[in-house]
Amino acid sequence: MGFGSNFSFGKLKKGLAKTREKFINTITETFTGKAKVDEELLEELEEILVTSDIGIDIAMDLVERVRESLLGERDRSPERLIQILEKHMTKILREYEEQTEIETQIGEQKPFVIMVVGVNGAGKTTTIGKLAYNFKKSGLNVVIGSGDTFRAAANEQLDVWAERAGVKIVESKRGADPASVAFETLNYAVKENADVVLIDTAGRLHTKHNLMEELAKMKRVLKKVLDYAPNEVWLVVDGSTGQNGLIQAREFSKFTDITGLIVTKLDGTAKGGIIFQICSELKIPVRYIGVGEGIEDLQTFKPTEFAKAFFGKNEN
Ligand SMILES: Nc1nc2c(ncn2[C@@H]2O[C@H](COP(=O)(O)OP(=O)(O)O)[C@@H](O)[C@H]2O)c(=O)[nH]1
Ligand SMILES: [Mg+2]
Repeated sequence: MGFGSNFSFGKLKKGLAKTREKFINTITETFTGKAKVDEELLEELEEILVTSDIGIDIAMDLVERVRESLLGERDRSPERLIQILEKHMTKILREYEEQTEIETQIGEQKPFVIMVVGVNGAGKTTTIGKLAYNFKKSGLNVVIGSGDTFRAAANEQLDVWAERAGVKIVESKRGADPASVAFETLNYAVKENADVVLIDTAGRLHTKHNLMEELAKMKRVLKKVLDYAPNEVWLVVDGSTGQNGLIQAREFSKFTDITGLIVTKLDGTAKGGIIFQICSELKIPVRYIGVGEGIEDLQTFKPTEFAKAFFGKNEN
């Protein structure tokens, strides 16, 4: 695996435990002792899918596919149904899989600039710390820019992460202009011959309009230093908020060109099914997922492995 990759099937599986327990246990309970899948069971399946935050449209579509597949088959057992379901759900996740891994793109332009956006509390700062650690571990020179000048303790929090990851940080004063921090960060990164720049941003200003304006301004200023910057704008979505996370993601992508998604807090929630909706609705590749608060807990998103872990399978 290339720069910044981090993946452990065991961690992923552990992180998805709550989601899986709810989803798979309900399915198993519903289907145990039933010799074959009939219409009544399919209706129950639809309900289970909907209550797992997979979303009504996807749930209906999945049930339809299962119905079609089972029609032409002799084996209409619950086990077969789960197999079919896994196949189709994997397909949903794979459809917007990024074909070129970020790891291979990073070498192409130096420094490679990544802006991280999202609402307050989504996990931006934490994720930047984890990303910095991943990149640093693969031998890259990383600089972080502390662009959240709105929140009082933002600098200190990012400082702690920069230290843990062992990377440099360009700080801001509270109330400073985020665009000027972005400007300083890029100049510093060029001077330091950095490979990757991670720019943190505020999740809330006085109004949504202000926030979107601010992000646009930051982008314009980045371009003044490096005309190709930013290379990527990643939206951090809190996966534990289910539908709410999806609504926020929709709003953000209306105003900013999002090139990648990071879904956090998939541990400790049973709402992990939201990732299927996020993938199929937003049509933006999921780059990473957060399965814990630790520095190693940001995992490269791998659709097939995710589906396997979701269904409680083993890696191979
Ligand atoms: N359990 C868990 N907590 C997370 C994860 N990512 C972030 N958090 C927590 O979410 C809270 C908000 O994170 P923060 O990075 O400050 O969000 P920001 O406002 O978007 O910068 C913190 O307490 C983090 O530890 C994750 O993947 N799993
Ligand atoms: Mg923050």
